[in-house]
This record gives sequence, C-alpha cells and structure tokens, in this order.
Amino acid sequence: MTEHNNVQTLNQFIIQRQADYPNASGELSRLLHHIGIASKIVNRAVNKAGLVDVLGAHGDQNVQGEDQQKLDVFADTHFINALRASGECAAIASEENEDIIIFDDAMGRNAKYVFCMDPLDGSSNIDVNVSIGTIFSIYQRVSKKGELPTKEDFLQEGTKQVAAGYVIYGSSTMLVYTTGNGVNGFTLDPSIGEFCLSHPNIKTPKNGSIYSINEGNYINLPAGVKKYIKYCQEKDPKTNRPYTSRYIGSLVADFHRNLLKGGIFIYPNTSANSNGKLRLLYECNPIAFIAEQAGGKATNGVERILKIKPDSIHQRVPFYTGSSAMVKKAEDFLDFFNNI
Ligand code: AHM
Ligand code: MG
Repeated sequence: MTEHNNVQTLNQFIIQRQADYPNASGELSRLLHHIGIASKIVNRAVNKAGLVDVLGAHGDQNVQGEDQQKLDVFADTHFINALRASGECAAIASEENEDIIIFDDAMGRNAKYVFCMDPLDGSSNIDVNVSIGTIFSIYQRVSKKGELPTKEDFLQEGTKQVAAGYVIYGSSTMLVYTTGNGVNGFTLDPSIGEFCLSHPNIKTPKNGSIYSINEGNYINLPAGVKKYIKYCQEKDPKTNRPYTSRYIGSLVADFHRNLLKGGIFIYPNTSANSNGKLRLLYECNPIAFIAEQAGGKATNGVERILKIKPDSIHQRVPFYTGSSAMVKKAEDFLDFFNNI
C-alpha cells in the first residue's frame, strides 16, 4: 500500500504534537483521540442517513434492534459516550441539551476539561444530502478538580479555549482543529478508517471573493449589512468585485469553503432576532478560534468574538467571520451606519 507510506494519521499527529511539549500529560491528547472516534461513528451514520429511514420504516427500531434516533440526537449521544469514555471530560454543554451534562463519577470529577458542542450542525440539510458538521470547543475547567463542575466552567471567554474544531461530513469527511498553534485539517480515508493529515497549517487568504449570508433575511438586516451586500455586488475589477454569493445553510460547510478559498460568512442580528441565530459557546467561539489561527477574523460587529464574556450557555451572538480584509470592510460599513 505505497499510497499510504507518507501519511500521518490524526493519532500520530496528536502524539507527535504532545511530544513537542515535555510537560504535556496526555490528557488533551486522549480527549482529541476520542473526538476522532466519535466523528467516525457519526460519519458512518451520516453516510446511511437516507437508509436509516428505509430500515426503520416498519417500526421504531433499526436492524440491530436499537431505537431509531434522529441523527442530531444520535450524534449527541455518541459524542457524550466517547467523551465519557475518554475519562478526560468533566462536563458537556451541547446544543441538544438545555442544561450541562455532568460526569459525576470519580473519573469525571477528576477530569481537567469541559467540552462544548453542536453535535450536528446544519440539521435542516440532513434529509437532503447536503454537507453538515459537528463543532466543538474545549476549556480547562475553573472549578476544582475532584469537585462537581459548574456552569461557570463554561462561561469563559473564547480566548481561554484550549482547543476547538469541527468535522465536516461532506463530499469527503474532514476534521479540522486547532490547539492555538495553527490549524490542521485531516481527511477521513474510508479505506483505512483513519483521519489523515491532508491540510497542514491552513492559512486563509487575506482577501477573497465569496460572501455568504442568508439574503432571504434582507429586509430585516441592519443598514450597514445591507450596504455591505450592495458593495459586494458592485462591479470593481481592482477589488475582484462583484463577489460570488455562496450560502449552504450549514455553518461548518460555509465556513470551511471560505476558509480555504477566501470569503466572509455573516449571520447578523436582524429585526426579528436581535442577537442573530448562532450560539456563542459551541458555534461562534470554536469557529472564531480557527478563523484567527488561520489568519482570519471573527467579530459580532462591535468586538472580537473571542473577547465576549458569555452569560449563558446557549447565548446567541451576531457573527461575521472569514478573510481579515473582508471582515474589516464589513465592520467599516457597520460602524458608519451605526453612527449616522
Ligand atoms: P442548527 O445548529 O440548528 O443546525 O442551526 C445552525 C445553522 C447553521 O449551520 C447555519 O449557518 C444557519 O443555521 C442557517 O440558518 P438560516 O437557515 O436561518 O440561514
Ligand atoms: Mg448549529
């Protein structure tokens, strides 16, 4: 199998990175390893998404006799199980659960990290074979080891993230993550069942020509965003305009494309939703950490996403992220129209 001779798997990469830090205890490595396992389980289910309905058509159980579950609940359950099994996670905040999930056994109490996740992002795209994702973020807990974790462990600024990443279940499946030392992407090779390093040290272009926003919300958008959209559509060959509009409706997929090609993703506040739609803890913070580590920017229109102190685990924020020059330009429009 010569084609795999020079391939570095996710686990090899994690171990090698750990060796770069002589004091590293291996706890984060074990956590990342288990995220890889959960991603593969979810990937297998995503690939059978259409069949699950077919197989489950005659009752509430699948062929293994397990209860049929919606894919987002399935993803939630499998990530929770993998994190529990890692022994390195004290608690989880998930889009699928109103309250935090606490692992109150000895292993959980003694774990160093808490985990935020959107187990299946882009859920409206599941039924129609369009890319979806998982988004995650890891913090060191602020509560004492040995005690029960609390909500305060999760209400930390995004700058405190120890690691963050996403999995995109697309035309191929990729895991992209950062521990604050650059961004690396791994593509799942189904023939060996391993994530392999395919996109080392990802850097996003400073400028791009893609803008991504749900323009169906146009009449409810802030004036600055409306004007920025018009700016994107104007002709100016010197600045590569008009830009191209691309919007999938799965944050992970829209962001991933823009990360690699250069572009801006916007989900602003609207007159219908004053804080926008996306959640700070498990959508915006992890994506913002990756954007910045790749040389891009992420803001709520007023301040850096990573500097927002959360006040609740499901808090929503307006979100602008992508190529630094494009985000800066959008901010200039917002500033101007906020001040007239
Ligand atoms: P979800 O977590 O319920 O899937 O919702 C989040 C998704 C994002 O992936 C995407 O960017 C956004 O919702 C799309 O929303 P809209 O359909 O309003 O454009
Ligand atoms: Mg989501």
